[in-house]
Amino acid sequence: MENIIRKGIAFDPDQLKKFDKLISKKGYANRSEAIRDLIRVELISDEVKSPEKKSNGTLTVVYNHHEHHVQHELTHFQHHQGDLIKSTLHVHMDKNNCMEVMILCGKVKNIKKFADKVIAAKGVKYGKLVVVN
Ligand code: NI
Repeated sequence: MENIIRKGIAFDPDQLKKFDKLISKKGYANRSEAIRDLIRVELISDEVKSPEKKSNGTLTVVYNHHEHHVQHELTHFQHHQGDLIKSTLHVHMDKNNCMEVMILCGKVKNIKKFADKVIAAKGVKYGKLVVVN
């Protein structure tokens, strides 16, 4: 990597031990690479705070498909936000659970509004929005 600046960072020893364990589990080659990734994530999440900015994101939701109203509601939301959703992937996780990953493209404020509505829908067990640039 060109143009590298070396800086010393002070760590709490216990914290560093846990961090090293975590990054080794995640497969990072070294500590610097893991820290650079953390910084990158923070910078991106700060940048997307601009609500009018056009951006992309993924919305992952998990729900029990036996609760038919959830699927119905999600489909309803998706039909009303057709311009925001570029693609949807549906995976039947097990006998009960379905996972849907939606690729979203639009203004940050619209992506967040849509994600909040979907995640808050009754019967959605898990929901996570990731906005990228
Ligand atoms: Ni399914």
